[in-house]
Amino acid sequence: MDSDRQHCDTSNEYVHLQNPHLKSMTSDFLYHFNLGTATHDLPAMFGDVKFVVVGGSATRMGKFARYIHQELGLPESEEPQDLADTDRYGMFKAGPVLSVSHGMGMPSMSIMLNELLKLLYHARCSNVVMFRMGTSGGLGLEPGTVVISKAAVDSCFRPRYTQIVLGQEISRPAELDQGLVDELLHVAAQEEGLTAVAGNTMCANGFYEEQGRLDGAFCDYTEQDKLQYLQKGRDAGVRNIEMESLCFAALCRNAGVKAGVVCVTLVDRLRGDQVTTPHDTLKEWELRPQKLLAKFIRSRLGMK
Ligand code: R2B
Ligand code: URA
Repeated sequence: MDSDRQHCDTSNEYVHLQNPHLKSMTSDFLYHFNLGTATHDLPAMFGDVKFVVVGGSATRMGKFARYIHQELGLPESEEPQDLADTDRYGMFKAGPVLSVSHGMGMPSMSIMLNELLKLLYHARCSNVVMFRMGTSGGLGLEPGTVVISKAAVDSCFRPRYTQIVLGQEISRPAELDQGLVDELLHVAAQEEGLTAVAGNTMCANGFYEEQGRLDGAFCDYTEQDKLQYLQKGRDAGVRNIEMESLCFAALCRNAGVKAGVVCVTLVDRLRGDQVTTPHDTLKEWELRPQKLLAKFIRSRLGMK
């Protein structure tokens, strides 16, 4: 079954869910957020959301929300609080910006994103732009470089997210909005000390063997095999490797929501596997996607 025929129209203003069963449900409980249509006034809580930023850790997404709160000059009384009353994911709101954690890997991203897209739908949010920001391994890039993804690709460099549904493979396209790529590059060019490039992002189902590392608990291939594989990726336009972009790109696209992926690279995988950069430097690099998105949001809101 190929779901290409399902719509991928990102020009409509509302979130489009592709599930006829939702209409007949009297209420919907978003279990992993502990939020629901019967228990919460979702339009009142979230109806004004225009930007959604997701990233791996709940702590980081809380800090990001507080940073955005400052950047947008929002009142102290509206200091972002964790709105997801579970320890699975963190969810923080700073004015029109919703900051949500997704954990590590596509299964975790997929659970969170199903519920987040439903939340935006129930809240009747319109004209929402979504971003994943995070860390990655680079291919032939100076560590600390920010990659703005043109498309997410799988471990065979195909821009498709494949799921097994009812025992059958379904595959959804994972290209990203090219207008957003250009806009992000434009904003990045104005940020001093930031090097940003556009390229494909390979999304792997693991950190070690699946990313061709030689330093996991298991490895049956040689360094030459590893380099051949990574070079093939680089030749196919891959500039960085992480673990969630494919699911994120494909599901946002399927819901008709414009999406972008912005990740900083922590290591050049053509030169090594271990992430040994000093902690303080890593912390500074991790702020780079945050600064870029803050600038993007401010610019979209007409702030300097
Ligand atoms: C980037 O970093 C994490 C692994 O260290 C993973 O969530 C990802 O995509
Ligand atoms: N995250 C990844 O998934 N891979 C890396 O190499 C670094 C961060």
